[in-house]
Amino acid sequence: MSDEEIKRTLWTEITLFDGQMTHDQKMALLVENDRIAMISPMSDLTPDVSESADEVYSGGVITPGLIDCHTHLIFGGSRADEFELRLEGASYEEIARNGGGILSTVRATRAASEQALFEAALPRIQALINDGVTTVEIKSGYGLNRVDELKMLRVARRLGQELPIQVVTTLLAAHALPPEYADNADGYIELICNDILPAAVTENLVDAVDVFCEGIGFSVAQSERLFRAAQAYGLLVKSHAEQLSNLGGAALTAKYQGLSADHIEWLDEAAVRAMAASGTVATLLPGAFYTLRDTQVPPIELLRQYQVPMALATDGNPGSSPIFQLTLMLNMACTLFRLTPTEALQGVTYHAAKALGLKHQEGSVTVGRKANFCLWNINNPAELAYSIQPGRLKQRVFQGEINR
Ligand code: DI6
Ligand code: FE
Repeated sequence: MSDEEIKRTLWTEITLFDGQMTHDQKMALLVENDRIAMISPMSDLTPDVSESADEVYSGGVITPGLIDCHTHLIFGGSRADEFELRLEGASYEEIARNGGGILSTVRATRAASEQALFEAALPRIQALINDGVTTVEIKSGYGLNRVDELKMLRVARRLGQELPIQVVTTLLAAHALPPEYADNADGYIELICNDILPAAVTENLVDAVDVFCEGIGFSVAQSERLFRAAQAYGLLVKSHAEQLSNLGGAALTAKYQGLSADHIEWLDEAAVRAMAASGTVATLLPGAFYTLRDTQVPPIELLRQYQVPMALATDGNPGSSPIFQLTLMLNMACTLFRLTPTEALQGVTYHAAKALGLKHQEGSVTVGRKANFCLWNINNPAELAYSIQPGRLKQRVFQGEINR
């Protein structure tokens, strides 16, 4: 490419949180087309770099583009009625056992067309985009049969094609037992392994495989069968584990070198050790903890002690976390789980990328990488976690394009 075709944009006098740490001097960052071309302290910035830039911006805080590594943002219907039932005293598990909960969303999702699901998901994903998210993981799990699971995953792929955001898909067919398989969980696991998963792979709709390993979900043995099938297709696995009880899903996930074990309120020390050994990320979901008025705090101190990377996500879904604002999770993780603001920021950038198997592509402001980052109208990165205040995102840069 000749020099004239290169578009150069320069950010100066910035405070840079690069995904792991905040640099202690004012920095400059140069983007050439869609890549980060240079990062340097202001004191090293030479006049020729400044003069070569087509556009120059000054001031603010830059972070990597945020990564929401756990969402269920495609679904039909609403569960506002269950919210009211819970306020009257019903528990999340009771509602699920009575055919509500996930299964009520399954009915609405099966009834919705692909187009209707796409349109329903748009405001949710747009809310994440407006909050600085540049990569989002989206799970299936409200279809629970081949046709409707694939329908959800196609909508997820389409969102990534039509909007300025990278979408990573996860097959969560093992989210709940569909009515057709009531009392036959083993049969449903077989259907996933022999039918739903192969079909999703053939259509290139699945980047990873997830399971709800729980009393109201699937057992460790059933989860293991699913993980084996996923591995046979070369897919990485992850889990909803230890959310409502200590069943052993996280240790199983570690045994299969899983990307992440998510929720993990009831995680024990042996499982923390196993996750540390396998490099499995601990994904914290304070939105679900908050919504369900949970009191069992994940074992943060143990995770620190064994240096298990902690990611942080919205779990955006119609039941246990109807929240589509990742910056709010920064505050909740600090207030409810006692993370430091730096840990929380690492959780939505550097560690979230690892949880998606993207640690070499995303989650860090690094020379040579795609220019996916955010410019915030604040003085110090910790302010993002400190106050709950929409409207601070000044620019969102996705693949070098400033689309805000
Ligand atoms: N755990 C969760 O937090 C979501 N799924 C899961 O297995 C909740 C999904 C829902 O309630 O619709
Ligand atoms: Fe979830």
